Amino acid sequence: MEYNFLKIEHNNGVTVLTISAPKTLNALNSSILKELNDFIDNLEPTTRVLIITGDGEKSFVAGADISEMVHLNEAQGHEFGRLGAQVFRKIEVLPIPVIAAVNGFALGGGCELAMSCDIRICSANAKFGQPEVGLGIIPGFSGTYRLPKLIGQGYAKEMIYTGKVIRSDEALRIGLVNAVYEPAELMGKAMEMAAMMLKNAPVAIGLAKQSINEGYDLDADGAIALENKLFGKCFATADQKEGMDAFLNKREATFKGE
Ligand code: CO8
Repeated sequence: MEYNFLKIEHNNGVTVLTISAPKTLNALNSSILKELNDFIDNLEPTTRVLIITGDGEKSFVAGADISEMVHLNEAQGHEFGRLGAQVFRKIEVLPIPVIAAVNGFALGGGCELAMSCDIRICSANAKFGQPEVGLGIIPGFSGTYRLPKLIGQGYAKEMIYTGKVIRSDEALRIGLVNAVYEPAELMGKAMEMAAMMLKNAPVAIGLAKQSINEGYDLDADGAIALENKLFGKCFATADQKEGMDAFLNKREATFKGE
């Protein structure tokens, strides 16, 4: 598929995906969502860390495209929401780490996209919010599910009912982002984090992600049993042998992802 709204760069196991619709501050229309869906389905197989960002210095993603949504009826609204939610879920369950480098506005669907990533870091000028109720809708790309999980129900409800937009320092305070950087530093910091991940065993990272994601929605016994099963699986990998042999022989490990 040819992409009109996505810019993609691959570099030594790190793929950087830039969403690019500058005229609408990278707002997500259905064409972009379809491109994203195709991109995830056909992710370059050498990708070990995915970084998602937005084009320009002002916006990550300013939400779903309001000019497209204005005319939707109930069935079409349902379908548009389903498409976005499906793509974001695919991002969430990718077996590799996904970092959102939030370089400006992350509103509505933009905040929801960032929340489908494993980790969010942002620039000092970033702004987050779920302003949907001001438009007569609710967050429709799984924001009502992920925001309370990330920051707790009380503040999530305040954000969603008031539609208030919060700054990067507040996003850091409530745990919506892990770190805030000067705009010029953001991508470098994302690459640094990716580089640290690249040194580790890829299958183990994927299994840790699965254990965290799936375990979160289970009760304690279920989550611990799941971790135990996945922990056992690590011992069937060449990377476990390599990692432990390297430690014992005081050398650096070379992981093959097997
Ligand atoms: N959709 C469409 N166009 C947009 C959007 C958007 N979300 N955001 C910005 N734009 C456009 C503006 O209309 C403007 O276009 P034009 O130049 O033709 O007038 C251009 O981008 C630049 O924007 P502004 O002039 O408004 O720039 P400002 O710096 O003054 O303001 C803001 C920036 C604060 C980001 C402002 O543009 C804004 O408030 N945008 C809307 C933010 C918003 O409400 N986002 C949530 C949308 S709803 C959503 O995401 C729901 C997700 C779930 C959907 C489920 C479907 C069923």
